[in-house]
Amino acid sequence: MARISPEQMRSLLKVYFITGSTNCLKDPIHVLEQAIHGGITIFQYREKGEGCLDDLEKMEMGRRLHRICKENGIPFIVNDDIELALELDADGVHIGQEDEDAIQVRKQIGDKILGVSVHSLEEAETAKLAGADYLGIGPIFATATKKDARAVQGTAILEGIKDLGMPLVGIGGINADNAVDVMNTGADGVSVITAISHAADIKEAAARLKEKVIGR
Ligand code: FQP
Ligand code: MG
Repeated sequence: MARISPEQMRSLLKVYFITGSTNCLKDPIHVLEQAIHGGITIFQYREKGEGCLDDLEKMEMGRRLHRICKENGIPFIVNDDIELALELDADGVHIGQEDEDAIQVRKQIGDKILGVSVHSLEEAETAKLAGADYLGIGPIFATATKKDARAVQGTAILEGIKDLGMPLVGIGGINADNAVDVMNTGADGVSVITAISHAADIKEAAARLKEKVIGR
């Protein structure tokens, strides 16, 4: 398998759903199935926060979520945990500035998808050189999900970084009401946890987000 092309990456990033057991009000398996039915285009398993699953339970949850993704042709990305990604033969990994070094991770994962969180043009340039396939940029808006999130950046952060020509996804406080702003500022997609995982109707929430992103 060769590295994913930027064109294909851009089209996958449109509606990027991230979740783990602590983000879900219902069974994560059900949440993912509903989100897929609503039209998400890529999924990240992010098992983090108080009371999150560990070790074997995390692996088992990852295995189950990966299976749902496979059955539906949705790429499955693992957050932070390279070992788990390799064990599950995930489609890719996502790492941030406090995680393992992107150059090292690229070596470990071969041609799998590599996403890197960046907060500045300098970090974006470094991630590009390290071999990132896409950049996650945020927090665009205020978020309650990530306790150690950086300062809110607004959509302006996308402006400077888009000239690098890398596939970009915005993250942090994005919902159906502000997704269009994020797309219009140059993102290839929007990434959300709460806007989908906490919705009363998960399928509908994913579909509404998709409609906003696609139907501009
Ligand atoms: N962007 C994305 C994505 N996914 C993420 N998990 C992050 C940013 C945040 O390491 P990081 O990554 O800064 O924090 P954490 O490991 O707590 O998520 F682009 F995929 F939407
Ligand atoms: Mg991380």
